[in-house]
Amino acid sequence: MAKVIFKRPESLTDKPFHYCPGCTHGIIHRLVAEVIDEMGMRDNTVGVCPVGCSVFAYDYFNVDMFQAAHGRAPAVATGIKRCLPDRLVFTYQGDGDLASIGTAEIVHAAARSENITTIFVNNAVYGMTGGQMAPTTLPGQKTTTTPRGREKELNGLPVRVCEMLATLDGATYVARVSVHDPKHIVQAKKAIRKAFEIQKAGLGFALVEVLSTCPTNWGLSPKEAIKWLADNMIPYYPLGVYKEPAEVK
Ligand SMILES: Cc1ncc(C[n+]2csc(CCOP(=O)(O)OP(=O)(O)O)c2C)c(N)n1
Ligand code: SF4
Repeated sequence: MAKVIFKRPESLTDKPFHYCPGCTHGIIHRLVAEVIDEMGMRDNTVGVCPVGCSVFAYDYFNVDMFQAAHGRAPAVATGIKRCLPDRLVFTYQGDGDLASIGTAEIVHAAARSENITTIFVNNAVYGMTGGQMAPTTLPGQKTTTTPRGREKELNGLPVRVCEMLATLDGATYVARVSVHDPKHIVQAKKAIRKAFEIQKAGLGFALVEVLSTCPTNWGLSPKEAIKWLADNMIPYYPLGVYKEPAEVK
C-alpha cells in the first residue's frame, strides 16, 4: 500500500482559498493548520478572524472560529481563553487590522500577558480594501493613498510591531518570520509551533509576525512579489526572535 507522505491538514476544510495568485496568506493558513494537527488540538482550538482578506479564515480552518470587528480579535480571544482555558486560542490578523485600528487591543493583550497566540500577517498594505497605506508600509512605498511613495514628513514612519511589543514585560514570545522560500517556511512553522506550545504551557502572550505578499496591490507578479519581500521587507523588518522565555529556549 502506498505510504502517505503529504496530505491536506485535517485542521483545514476542503474549501479552496479565495486568495489572489501568489498571495502567501494560504501558506500561513496551512502552517497554522499543520501545527494544530501535529499538536492533536483540532477539537480543542478556537481561532479569531480579523477584517481584511483573511476574514474568510473561518471558512478555511476546520476548528471553531469567531469573527471580530476590526482590530478587536485580541479582546475576543481574551474572553474566549478566560472562559475556556483548556482551548488553544489564536487570532489571525493583518497589519491594517492589528497595527492600525487594533493597536490598543494588541498592546494591552500583550501587556496583560493574555495566554493567547497571535499570528500577525504583515504584507505592508491594506489588502482587502484596495491597497491603501498601512502602518507597516515602507518608506517610499507606493500605495493608493501614497501614490508618490510614503513620505516621512507627510505619512510618518512605519511601526515595527515585534520590536514594540518586545518592550512590554507581559509579552512572553515575540518572533518575526517570513514565507518567501521553503527554508523560511520551515522556520516560520517552527515559530508558530513554539508560540502555541507557550500557550499550552500557560506561559502567556505569544505573537508571530509573518512577512507576507500582496502581489495584487503591490502591482507585481507572484514571482516579483516574493523577490520584493526578500529585498525590501526583510531589511526593514529583520527576522528573528525578539523575546523568548527561558523555559522554551
Ligand atoms: C470595523 C471596521 N473598520 C474598517 C473596515 C474596513 N476594512 C476592511 S478590510 C480593511 C483592511 C485590512 O487590511 P489588513 O489588515 O492589512 O489585511 P489584508 O487584507 O492585507 O490581509 C479595512 C480597513 C471594516 N471592515 N471594519
Ligand atoms: S488583495 Fe493582497 S492580501 Fe488580499 S488576497 Fe489578494 S494578494 Fe492576498
